[in-house]
Amino acid sequence: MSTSYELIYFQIHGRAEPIRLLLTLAGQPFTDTVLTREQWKSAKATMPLFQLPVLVEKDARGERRIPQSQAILRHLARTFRFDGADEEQRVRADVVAETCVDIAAGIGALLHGAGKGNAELADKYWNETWKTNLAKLGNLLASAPAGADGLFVAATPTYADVNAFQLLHTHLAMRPACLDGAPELRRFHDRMAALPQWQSYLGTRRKSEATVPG
Ligand SMILES: N[C@@H](CCC(=O)N[C@@H](CS)C(=O)NCC(=O)O)C(=O)O
Repeated sequence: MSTSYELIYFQIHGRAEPIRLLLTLAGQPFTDTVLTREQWKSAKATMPLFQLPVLVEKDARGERRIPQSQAILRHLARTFRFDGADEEQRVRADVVAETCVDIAAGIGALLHGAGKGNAELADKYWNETWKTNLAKLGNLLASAPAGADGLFVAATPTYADVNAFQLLHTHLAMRPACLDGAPELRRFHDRMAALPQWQSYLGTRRKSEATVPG
């Protein structure tokens, strides 16, 4: 029996989209289960950490329910070899991925949390925090080995590139000019967006929920 995958999450990109993108990059079919808020009320108690996303992995040994978006991503990255070719690459990939998680937490607060609809906080984000975030991502990209050829870790994408692509995509959805001062990040984004394995998915996926003013 081959392994089957079901990803359970809500009707948004949120923390699940890098997982959807990674499975798609790997050419691995999966069931994309989307719960409504109403369905979530009864499903919540059945999830290992009472939160989503959860990956349900089934094979001849049985079924596993894996919570925590980054643990899911790393598991899939190891399974499908998007984790880096050696320890140096794996460390780089983890550093980039954790940086993306930090940045995503800030933007998540604007989109869904305490900063939702708060124009003052949005201004502060774009005028101050985003500039620092661009510098962090720029440093990471600039310090990639020459052979990485515009990606964060190596010449072929890792799960870190997937995280970074989705993070930039979310920011671009909110503010299309947000990479104007960072041509190397723009080139990275566009290179990832052109991956042949993603063309069908990117053309049909649900739109980003990132629509806060700013
Ligand atoms: N660290 C966890 C955080 C998971 C999380 O905060 N999930 C939210 C959605 S993004 C959730 O399940 N919210 C509904 C709830 O807590 O009832 C991860 O990365 O998966």
